[in-house]
Amino acid sequence: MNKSKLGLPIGTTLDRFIKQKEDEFSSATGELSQLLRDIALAGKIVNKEVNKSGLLDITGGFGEKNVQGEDQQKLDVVADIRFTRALKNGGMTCAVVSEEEQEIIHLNPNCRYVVAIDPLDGSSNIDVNVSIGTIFSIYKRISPVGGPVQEEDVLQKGTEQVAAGYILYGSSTMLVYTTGRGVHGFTLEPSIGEFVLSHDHMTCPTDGNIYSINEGNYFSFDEWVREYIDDCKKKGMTARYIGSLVADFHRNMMKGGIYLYPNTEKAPNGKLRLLYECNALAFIAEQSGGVATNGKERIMDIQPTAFHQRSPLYLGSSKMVDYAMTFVKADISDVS
Ligand code: FBP
Repeated sequence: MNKSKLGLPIGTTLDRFIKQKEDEFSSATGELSQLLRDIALAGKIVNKEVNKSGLLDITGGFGEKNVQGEDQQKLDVVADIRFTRALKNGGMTCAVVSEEEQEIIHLNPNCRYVVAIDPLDGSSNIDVNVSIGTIFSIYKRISPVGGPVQEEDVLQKGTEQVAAGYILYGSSTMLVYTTGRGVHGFTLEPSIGEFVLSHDHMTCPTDGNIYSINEGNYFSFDEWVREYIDDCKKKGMTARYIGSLVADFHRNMMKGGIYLYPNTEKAPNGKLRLLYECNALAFIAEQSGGVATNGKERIMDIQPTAFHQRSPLYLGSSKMVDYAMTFVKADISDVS
């Protein structure tokens, strides 16, 4: 038996990859590395609960509304508890802003990092076994370490993110993140409980054939959006909409496509939250060669003014988003 055929390597684990990247920075303290590991750990636990949710009493409504006025699902609350606890116990996070909590959650005051998180994205798909996700953004605080975390520490532009990513609980579970040096994807190897590098330096095709939008809102979209959708149809493009932002974004980043969540009559500022949905995916999109805008400006240039503020979101393949934005311009010139 040829020994070289035995014990073949399984690949680079997330822990090892983070360590390798950390070693590239002489000034690295290991704090961000530990924080990323904390998120990965909570992600594995949530993955276990999502996978078994049909067997456990964690499906259905929690019976309370979150700060957005949305009915909280039990798994929303479970995921919020898991990530907050892991970040607390990991000891590298001074505060968290979560979709499920009204105010800042103060954790370890002697730390430098702040996390904005959507613990479980795609709530409408939780109980029906359709892909859902977790989305996170990481910032360095502005206020002095040791003191109480201030609003300004959280209300930072997306350009100030030091890292961002998502976990996709799909047919396989993936963790995808960036620290501003490319986008890297890791697939969970359940039998050893490790995220293993499966997609290094992910790039988003500049063009594609997929458009993702909830057309059920067609008649409450601005005229330019309706014209763009009609144009997609005239071109025979493929409509794909899962209703879980992470899953729709991930597919389009892999295959080429555009995701649109415009403002509507019901949601005049859009539905998605700037701090813990739009900014994180905008950072990933741009790091993979894509584009993210609110129709007027680059998502990551928007100065946040509130923890749970919403924004229209158009992101994905650069040529497709740029083309869609030509409809905005046409619409504005019609008005003026
Ligand atoms: P949450 O589930 O975290 O609230 O996220 C919002 C979201 O579910 C996105 O994942 C998804 O893209 C969008 O809302 C679906 O909205 P709609 O049902 O209006 O199309």
